[in-house]
Amino acid sequence: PYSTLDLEGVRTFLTSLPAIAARLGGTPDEWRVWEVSDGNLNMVFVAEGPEGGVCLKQALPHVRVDPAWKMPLDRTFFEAAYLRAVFPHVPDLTTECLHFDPEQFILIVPSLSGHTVMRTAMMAGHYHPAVAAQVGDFVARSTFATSLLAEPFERVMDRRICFARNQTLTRITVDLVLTDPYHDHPRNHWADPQLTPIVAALRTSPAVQARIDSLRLRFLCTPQALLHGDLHTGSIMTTGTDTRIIDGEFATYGPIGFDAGLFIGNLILNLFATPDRAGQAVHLDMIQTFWTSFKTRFLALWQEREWAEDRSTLYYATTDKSTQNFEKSLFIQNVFQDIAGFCAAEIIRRSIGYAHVADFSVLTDQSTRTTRQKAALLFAKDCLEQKKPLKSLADFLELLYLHMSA
Ligand code: SR1
Ligand code: MG
Repeated sequence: PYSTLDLEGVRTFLTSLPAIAARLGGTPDEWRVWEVSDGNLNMVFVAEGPEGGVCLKQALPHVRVDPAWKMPLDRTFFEAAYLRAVFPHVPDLTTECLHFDPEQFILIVPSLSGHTVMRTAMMAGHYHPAVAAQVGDFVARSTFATSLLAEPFERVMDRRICFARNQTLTRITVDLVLTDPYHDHPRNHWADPQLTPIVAALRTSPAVQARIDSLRLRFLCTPQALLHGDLHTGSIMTTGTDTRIIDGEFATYGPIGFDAGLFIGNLILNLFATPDRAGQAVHLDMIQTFWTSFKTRFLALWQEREWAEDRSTLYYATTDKSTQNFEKSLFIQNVFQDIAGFCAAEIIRRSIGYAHVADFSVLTDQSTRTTRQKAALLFAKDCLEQKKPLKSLADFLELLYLHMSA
């Protein structure tokens, strides 16, 4: 039966798996095992032996940071399934599922040595622009490969059926990201009373409410590709050159702009928490780099698919180049529209919802912190209202720049 493991339990469990024990090398008493739990939901351990290391993640029957919030255990199953689906397409950008135990709800992946959580690195002022390109590449490759552009509908639908069962975590996203912040809800909180008028403005703006309703619908009813589902900067580990996307337990089919929007939203939160202009300029560059990398790779994969011998899974039948190009640019434009919306929703929920980000804690001066948090929220509000339509990344960056200068 299921039991929550402690350090000795982890050692015993690993000992029972010959392939994992061989990967660690030596004898179990030579292994160093320690806890590295960091996220909101699960227990995470690292074990290192003379030959190598593994990372072991176990689901708890509740939210790790809130034991009163009960939760089924199946999230590690979905993380393992996500890794199995995308790893063949992004082996250099994520970790392989080495083992999944369906009774203990334990997932084992290789440990990452020398890698730092991207949010932690950015909070320390270490920005690695190359990481933005790698994450763009990850989003392009993982989503293209699991979409109808790459695969026959039967395979896509089988996977959709599987991930449609990830309902506990999908419910968290629907509630925490796309619903609660726009209403009075006990899970919402913000310490700074100066944010309260902006929260009120978000809740009384018909344009914000309408956009959030439509984003919620797009999230649930636009199964373009298999999403990571929680692609914030805490789900990315990097050495600056080698980057791995982790924590795919929120995986579900949805709009591609959801993953991309969450990543950009977290870059923007860190941008507003960055004290100096030079640092902020790097963020702007990273947003541009991410988008170019995503778009270039996605369109290249699409083109490759067109040139492939087997055209049976092509998105459209026409061989007319200009029609094809029109279809593609429409598709990419729609992804961009989703990015602008989901990015705004992420900024808002990380500022006034249940799970905040730590980024702003680097600003020790309270009045600076207030000014920057307000600017981030007002940028997000404008993104949702789109009084001036955001048709391109240039429009989006112009709006961002305006709020950076305010
Ligand atoms: C109760 S879980 C809260 C948040 O943590 C995860 O990382 C997701 O972002 C989720 O929304
Ligand atoms: Mg996580």
